[in-house]
Amino acid sequence: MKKIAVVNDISGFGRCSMTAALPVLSVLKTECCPLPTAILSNQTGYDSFYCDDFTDRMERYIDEWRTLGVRFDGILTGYLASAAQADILLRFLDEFKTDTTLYVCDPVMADDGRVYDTYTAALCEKIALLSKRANVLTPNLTELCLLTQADFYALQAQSDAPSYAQKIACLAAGLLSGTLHTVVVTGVCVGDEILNISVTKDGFSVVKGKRIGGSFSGTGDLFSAVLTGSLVNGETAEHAVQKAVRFLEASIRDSFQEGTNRNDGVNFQKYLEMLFE
Ligand code: PXL
Repeated sequence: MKKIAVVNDISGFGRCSMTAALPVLSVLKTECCPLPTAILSNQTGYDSFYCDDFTDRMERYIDEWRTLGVRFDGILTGYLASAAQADILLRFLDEFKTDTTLYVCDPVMADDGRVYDTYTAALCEKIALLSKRANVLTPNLTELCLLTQADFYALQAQSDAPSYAQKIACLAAGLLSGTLHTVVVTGVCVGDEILNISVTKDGFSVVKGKRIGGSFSGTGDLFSAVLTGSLVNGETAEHAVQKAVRFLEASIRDSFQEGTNRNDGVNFQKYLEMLFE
């Protein structure tokens, strides 16, 4: 069975990060091996939360993985709690990312034009370094702008233009170099649609979903988990993105109809079977 190391936090509420990745990767018949970055009572979008930063325990944790001699078919990184943690991960990649390991970096930093409160400038710089080591990168539009020094609001103001997706694809294409072969820009809002723009050296493609309600916690984490599990299983990026979008669309519609609070995440549990092939 394929093994995927998932470097992300565990949040008690918010249906995001590890609690999103674990069920998705299991349904995709891969083994999810959690490397926690922090343990939180609930994700940071709620008014209050308790966070136990795991930075000073990660090295001992990784030491034991070294002793076990484990190897990974995939590595997925998401929410980080400190810049020092990113340094630990850069060394983790040196050791555990082989030529046959797919590294998917979800450069979690920001959304809707705003950097998350817990993300310092130093941490964002380190995430840019991690992004360069990835094979696949899954930024939202705000994160793409941070990684390419583009002006989010100026770009978003052009969302009516027919060339909007192409402009975004051009920015993303600028990140392709070295090991990084695919950038999927997720959740780009255009009118009543959400675009997901996949960019490789051969060009770009767009998968559209219906925009239902506002943005919900954890949807980026669900997306990156579907993509990682599917790619590690040998599926094409095109098929994987289609699958992720249909799964998220159904989960978001259900949560919107239920009136779920955005911080609580989406009712994805009811739609996991859509991923089961
Ligand atoms: O879904 C991204 C994410 C992951 N983990 C934590 C978060 C967030 C976004 O706010 O707070 C703890």
